[in-house]
Amino acid sequence: MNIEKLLTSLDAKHPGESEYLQAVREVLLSIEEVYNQHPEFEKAKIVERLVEPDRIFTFKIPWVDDRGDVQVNIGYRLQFNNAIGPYKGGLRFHSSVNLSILKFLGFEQIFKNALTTLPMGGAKGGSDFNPRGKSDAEVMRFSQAFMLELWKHIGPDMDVPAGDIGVGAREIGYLNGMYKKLTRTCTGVLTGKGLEFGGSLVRPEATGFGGLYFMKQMLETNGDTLQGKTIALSGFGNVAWGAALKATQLGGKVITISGPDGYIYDPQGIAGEKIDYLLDLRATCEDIVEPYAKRFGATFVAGKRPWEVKADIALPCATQNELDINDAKLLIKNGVKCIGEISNMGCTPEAINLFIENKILYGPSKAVNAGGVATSGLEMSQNAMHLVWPAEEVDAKLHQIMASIHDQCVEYGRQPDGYINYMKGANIAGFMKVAKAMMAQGVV
Ligand code: 2IT
Repeated sequence: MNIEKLLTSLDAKHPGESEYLQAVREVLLSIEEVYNQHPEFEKAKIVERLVEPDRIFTFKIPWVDDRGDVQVNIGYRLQFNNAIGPYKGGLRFHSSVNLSILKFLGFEQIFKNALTTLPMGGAKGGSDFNPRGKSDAEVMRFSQAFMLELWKHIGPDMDVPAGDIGVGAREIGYLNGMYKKLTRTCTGVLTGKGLEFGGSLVRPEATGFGGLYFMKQMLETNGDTLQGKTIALSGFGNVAWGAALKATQLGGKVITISGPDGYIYDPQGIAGEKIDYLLDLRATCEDIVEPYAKRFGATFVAGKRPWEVKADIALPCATQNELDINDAKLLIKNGVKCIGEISNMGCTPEAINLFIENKILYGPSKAVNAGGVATSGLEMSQNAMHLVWPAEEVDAKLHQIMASIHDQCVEYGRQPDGYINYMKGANIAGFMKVAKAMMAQGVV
C-alpha cells in the first residue's frame, strides 16, 4: 500500500477536506504493516473501497423561524460502510458541519462500530443548523423539515441515526415523531429516544460511562488506578456530564470543565450538585460555562483550554482537534499519566505522536467513546425484541463491551517493550473485522 499516493489522490478528488484526510491517514499508517501481510486485501482494493462512502445524500432544509423569516440549511447523511451491519451513526447539528467533518466522523464510525462487537456498519449525518439559542418550536420545525428528506434513506435494518453534538433527546424526539407520521411505523429507526417511546436506559450516560470504564481498565492493566486521580475534562455537554459522573463514582476528582468561552478550574472537585448543574447550564442554550464560577465560587479562565492545569488524567469531551501539540507539551510537563479521547478525534496527530513517543497511555476515541454507539446497538436489540431491559442489564452489557474493546486494543497494540499503543490496536482490530467481512461478501 502506498499511503502517500492514496492520500494525494483522495486530496485531489476531494480538495480541502482536511479532517477527513486526517482520520484516513491515521488509520492507514496504523494498519500498513498488517495490510501488507495480506496481498488478498490489496488485490480486492479493500482500502480504496473503504475510504469512499457507499453513498452521500445532501438535501436542502427550508424552514420558518419564530419571526416568520425563511431559513435555509443543508442536511447530509453519509452511508459509509455496511459490511458488518446496518449503517449506524449519529447526526450532528452545528454551524461548523460540512462534508469533511461528516466524512471523518463516518469513517471513524466504521471501525468504532466494528470494535463494539455488535453488528453495525458506519454512517454519519447532520446539518449546519445550530440548535443553541433557538426556541423549542424552531428546533421542532427544523427537525421535522430535516426528517421530511431523511426518512426515504433510513430504516431499522438499513440505516439507524442517533444523536451527536447538538442532537440530544429533544431533537431525537422531534425527528422520531416526524418519521412515524410519514411512515406509520413504530420501528427503532433512531436511537437515543426517550424512555417512554422505545429508548434504552443508560443510553444518555453511556458515552461518558463507557469512556471511564475504559480508562479504569487501561490504568489497571498498566498497574495504576483511578482512585484519587485529578482529571482535567473539557466540554460541558452530555458526554462531559456522563464522564464527570462516572469519574467521580470511581474515585477520581474532576477539576475542570470548559465551553467556547473558556474553562472552569475547581480544585475542590466537580461532584454532586455541581455535576447536576451542568444540565442547567446546557438548558440555558447559551454555550457558556462562566455562570458555574459565579455559582460555586470557582475560577473562570476566559478564552483558554483546560489543558494548562496540572492533572493526572486528561479527558477531551468537546469536539475534534481540541487538544494540540502545545497542549500535549503542557500536559506532559505537568506529569499527565493518561489521556482518554471521549470526543471524536479530540487530539491532533502531532499531540498523539508526542504522547506515544513519551509512552504515555493514550486511548483513542474510536475505542474510548464507543460505549455510546454500543448502547445504541443495545437499544436496537431491545426495539427489535419489543421489550425493555433494566438499567443494570444494559450497564452490565456496556461493561462487557468496553472490556472487549480494551482486550482488542491490547491484542493488536502491545509493543515489544510492553507499552500498549492503543491507537494502533484499535485501528488494526477494527480494520481487520471490516476487511474480513468485505472479503467474504465480494466486490459490492
Ligand atoms: O460518535 C458517536 O459514536 C455517536 N455520536 C453515537 C452514534 C450512535 O449511533 O449512537
